[in-house]
Amino acid sequence: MSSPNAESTAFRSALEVIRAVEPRVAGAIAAELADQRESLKLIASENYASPATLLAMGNWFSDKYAEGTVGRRFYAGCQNVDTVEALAAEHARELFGAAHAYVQPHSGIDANLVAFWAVLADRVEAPALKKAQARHVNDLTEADWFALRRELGNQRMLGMSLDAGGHLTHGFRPNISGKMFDQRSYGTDPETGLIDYDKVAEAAREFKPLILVAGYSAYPRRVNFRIMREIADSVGATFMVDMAHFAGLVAGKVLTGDFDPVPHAHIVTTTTHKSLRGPRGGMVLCQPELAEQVDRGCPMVLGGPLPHVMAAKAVALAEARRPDFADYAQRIVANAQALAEGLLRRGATLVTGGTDNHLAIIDVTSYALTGRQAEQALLDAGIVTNRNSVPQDPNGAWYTSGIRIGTPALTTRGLGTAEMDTIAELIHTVLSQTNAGANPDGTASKAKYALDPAVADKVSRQAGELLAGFPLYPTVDLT
Ligand code: DSN
Repeated sequence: MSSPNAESTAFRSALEVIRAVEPRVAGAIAAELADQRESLKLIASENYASPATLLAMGNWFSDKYAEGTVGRRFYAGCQNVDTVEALAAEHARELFGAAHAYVQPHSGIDANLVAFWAVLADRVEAPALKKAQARHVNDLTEADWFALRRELGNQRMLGMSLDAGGHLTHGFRPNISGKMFDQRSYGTDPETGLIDYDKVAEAAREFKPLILVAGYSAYPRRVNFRIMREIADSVGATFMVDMAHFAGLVAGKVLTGDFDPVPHAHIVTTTTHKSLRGPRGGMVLCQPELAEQVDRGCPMVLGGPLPHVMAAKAVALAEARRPDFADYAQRIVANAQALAEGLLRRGATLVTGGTDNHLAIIDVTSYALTGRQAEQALLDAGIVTNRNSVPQDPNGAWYTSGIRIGTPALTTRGLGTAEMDTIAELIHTVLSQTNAGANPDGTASKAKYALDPAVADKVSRQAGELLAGFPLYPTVDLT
């Protein structure tokens, strides 16, 4: 433990130094802390990193180029970067029981691109690719390059559809993943909202993907990765899991056995800043046979690594290996379930009827609202969420019909199940008292809404009173 005043002193001193150069930046940083302290944050993908994690990012590592990997750099003088990258990778391997960890990706999307490239490079049987990998690029003819592009560009990926809860990078057509792969999606059962593994198996048999992707950013249930691996094996696919949203639940041993992706997948990607509570960034874990290709991520796919962020990843991963992180992970799920139950009791409709992870999706069509109207009305009342598609969403990906709520951040702040019931009441109050608006021509608007300002103010005050009992960063006093 650092001394009681160390954190306040560190952040205050940092602001003083910044203020002397550009006071508006120092002001914005301080204002961000004040805003975060005051907002009831239910965004399922956000969290609050520890002071140690935040402080590990503000230093000289930011100045260093370090393309390559530990011990094999394209730049001299990387011995200290090697230390933090090796530490972060070691903590990641130990925490998740992974054979190999690559901690350089700058984000989850970058981690997925590294994974896609590693699988393509490992699996695609193109003689030209083998020559290129063997660094005989100059021996390749124009015909070789043509053949290489044709082979690489015709590979298939099967992932969860965006409206069912999958991520943009799992093959959504407008995303690069949907353009670089011949892609197909699996959805969820229209009645239950749950993944139908028989349907996934059927799609895999028909489509024969090179990569089967599991993982989600808006699916409120556990996924059985053992069954998904069996499906992948039955068609010779590489099984990839994007655990960005639930990495903290895996680290905290809430998701174990069939629900822990690491023993089942060939390759696992994640962010480090969501339920895992680290710095913004990404990571890839993989089986030994993919390690060499994954380690080529930079400079083949990524720009130079961010050593200051890798230092912060090492700190956060060390924190996640402590016993109290398991307790935190359990409380995230208990809180999500309490919030879901509170909403259901008050008459809300939830996709799949509840949750067994860190998030829930409210289908706001039962309040006669679009996701966009609901998101804005909740924001007026001091409740920060994000709109999200529901399966087979009639309002499309912009307006949507859902609100995604998640508990990792409020759980970090210390709120528990009793507070979740209060929050359910606040959400229900806002949604049930918001009315959809109309366009000038009298048609229904998907964006306009009306919420009595007195209701918004009252809920906002109640949310503030609730948060006052759970100060954010109590060890950091900037005054
Ligand atoms: N933006 C993240 C989320 O909110 O789920 C996923 O990339």
